[in-house]
Amino acid sequence: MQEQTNYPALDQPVDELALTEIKGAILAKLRLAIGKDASMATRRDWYKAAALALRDRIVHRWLTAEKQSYDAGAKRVYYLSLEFLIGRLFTDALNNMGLLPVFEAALGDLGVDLADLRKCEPDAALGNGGLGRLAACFMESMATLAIPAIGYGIRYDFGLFRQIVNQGWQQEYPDEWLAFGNPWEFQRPEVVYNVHFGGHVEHADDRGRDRATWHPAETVEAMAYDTPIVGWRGQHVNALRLWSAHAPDPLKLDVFNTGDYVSANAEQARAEAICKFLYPNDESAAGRELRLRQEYFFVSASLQDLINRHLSADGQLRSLAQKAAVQLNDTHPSLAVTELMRILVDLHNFRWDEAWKLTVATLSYTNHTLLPEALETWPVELFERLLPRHLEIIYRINVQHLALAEERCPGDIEYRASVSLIDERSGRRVRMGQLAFVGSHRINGVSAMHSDLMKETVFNDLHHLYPQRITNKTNGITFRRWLMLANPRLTALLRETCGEAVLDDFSQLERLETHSSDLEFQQRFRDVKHHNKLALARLIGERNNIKVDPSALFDVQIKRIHEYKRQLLNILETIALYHAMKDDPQANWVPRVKIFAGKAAASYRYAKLIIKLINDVAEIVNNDASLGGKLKVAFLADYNVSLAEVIIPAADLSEQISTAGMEASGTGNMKLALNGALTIGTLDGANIEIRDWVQPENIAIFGMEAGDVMVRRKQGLDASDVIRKSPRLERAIRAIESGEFSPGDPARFASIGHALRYLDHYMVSADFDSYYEAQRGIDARWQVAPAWTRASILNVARMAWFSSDRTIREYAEDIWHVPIHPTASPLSGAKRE
Ligand code: 4GP
Repeated sequence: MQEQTNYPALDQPVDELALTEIKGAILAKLRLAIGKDASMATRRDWYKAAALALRDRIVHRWLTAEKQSYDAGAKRVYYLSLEFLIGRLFTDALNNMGLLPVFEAALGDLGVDLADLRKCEPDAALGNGGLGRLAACFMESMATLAIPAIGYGIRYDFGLFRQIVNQGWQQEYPDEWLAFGNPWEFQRPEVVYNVHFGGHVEHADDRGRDRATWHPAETVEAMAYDTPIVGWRGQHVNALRLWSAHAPDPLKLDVFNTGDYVSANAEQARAEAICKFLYPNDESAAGRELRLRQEYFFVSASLQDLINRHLSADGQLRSLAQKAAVQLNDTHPSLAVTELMRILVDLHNFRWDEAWKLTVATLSYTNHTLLPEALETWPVELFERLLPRHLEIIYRINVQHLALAEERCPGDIEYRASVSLIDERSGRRVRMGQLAFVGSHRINGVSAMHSDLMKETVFNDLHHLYPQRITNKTNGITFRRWLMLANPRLTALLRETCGEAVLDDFSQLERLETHSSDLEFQQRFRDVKHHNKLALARLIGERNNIKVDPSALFDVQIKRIHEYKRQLLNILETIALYHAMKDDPQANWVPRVKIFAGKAAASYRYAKLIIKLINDVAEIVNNDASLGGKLKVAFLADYNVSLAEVIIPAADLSEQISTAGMEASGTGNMKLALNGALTIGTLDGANIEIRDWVQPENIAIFGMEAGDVMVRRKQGLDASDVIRKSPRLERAIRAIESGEFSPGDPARFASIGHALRYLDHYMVSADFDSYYEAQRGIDARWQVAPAWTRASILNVARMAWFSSDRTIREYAEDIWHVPIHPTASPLSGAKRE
């Protein structure tokens, strides 16, 4: 894969002494840790040697930071997340340590290209998408703001699947990210906790009414692996602690000796399944059970660990909430509510009420989606079988919670049913969102609109019961990765224009404003974009064998493939544009490249069909000579953080076109705007706040608003009328249905045509005309280069507020109540006008 080769040299000449030291350190690692000398070393050996030399330097800071926080008795944040979508760490850590130039020079002297080495590092793809990447950005920002924190998750043997597109169809393969070892992590074989499952619960009268004894049937060991996460300028380092699962008895020797080698390993296999894959397919009962085992496994190990740490510092647990803030990233760690209660009541003899106060004061929960199907629920029977004591605790919490509901709305059975932790509508199920809500002192949404909708929709009834709890924390992104490292040329231009201080204080970006109409500056800005587009065009050529014109408008939609994100709307518009171009080939069409990338969940057949449609359309459009190359479509396979780092700096147009009310926030929208792409989008999630910051004239908003969507949905999902009134749309749908793009299998997309016409749940047909018009508006703007460039510059200038440093500051002040290191960079103190 072609990637940019130069990084933002931090301008100071590389110090000779430092250079010699780093060269020596890398060579020493090569010999002593890898066991090779320079003449035999492969690129991967060099990468590992360099990574280990860098890690040594990070570790010194890490241990110092640890000791300081411990000595100061500082409050710590524990960020519990089943997903951390980290990507690569090498240049990220180098950049934050300020060691990029010296390592680049040292490796250069040793005859190795740093940019080349970087590609040897596999992406750590321990996440699906938005919420996992957010966790990774937050880890970096917490370290930057010197907030003592630990990220807790699972060390999956395989990350999110590797996507291969074969004849247009998505296929999934295991992502063997650990195949060549992982130089960043420290295995901690001495940090092991037992996590239990199954069995029964005993209530002995003499032990008081709150306590119980759980006699589990199965035990799994959780072993820690720590990865240091270093903040900007190397000021502070935190740990990401990931758990690996093992059976206490790794091999049944007696069984082995009978010759039954498979059964001898069975327990180990069952235990290790917990940390095999990021997301077991939840189509089967076994897959669902495994998911619940994963959730409890990592929650239990993490809470045992943090309680141990607290006890060794404070000697008692009453002060837990003063010293620990536990953030639940989505509902996946909701069991923390019950596990903390179990630990306090059953193991540490707390009275129920006291334990409950402590639990609520310690925990807080972030919600990332309003999609009802994404709010987890688990069958009561499964719970009873796997976690009998936790189910009891849930029932007891529910009793006190429903009593409160009764007080609030006496006699209102429906209200009680709606807030209950148990959903009784179709089989009895435990509601994990409700559990997290009831057990947390703060619940936050991830954009202003999302937080408002939480209050109005999914959590409406709970909000009435606990009106102080819901708060908003609009997402952010780390600019170190998404600007400095992904776009070194733009970074160099920004440093020159806004001053060096911009690296520490992103509010300085606003200095760009005065240059936004300066034609000479505009040209330089365009040169940067053009350079980035050349790199992407090269990559598209290499990977997809498609030749694209780097001066065309690069129109980008990169995210998970999901109906609500509406890749379908984009490809329908592509088809309509294709038809229009063919009808009038002489018109002054703006050359466009439609770039798609994203993975569909393995079991999500409809999303996989959409990928096939995009690829089938690409096949016809790209090979239609009559267009003169004015329209190209490219689906880039195996989207991940590293690919995003190449696409984003090269984008002219950012597609943020979800059905209004369905995208909680989006963070890709922020990354693209920060890199100068104009957004075409609906009034959804953080698009709204982006519009407020960049101003409406620098963004293209179209389509129904969230309120319109709700009203329309109530009227029905049949879109026949809308389609009848839009000949362009009718023709595009007919083209799909008639096999224009699948001549060998004309019925292939019949289900898509049917859904667009009669079951338009995501309002694709309903928003089509408005979207098509907005796109033609984009064409018109693109043709006036100075105005386009001005808008693009203003997007960059006005994005400072979307730094995850700002978001983390808000969490620290309003939810966690932890101080931010006074000397930590002021960073994006931008205030909304
Ligand atoms: C995502 C949301 O879909 C996205 O809008 C948001 O920006 C992101 O979380 C971070 O808050 N949700 C998920 C998920 O990734 O798995 O629910």
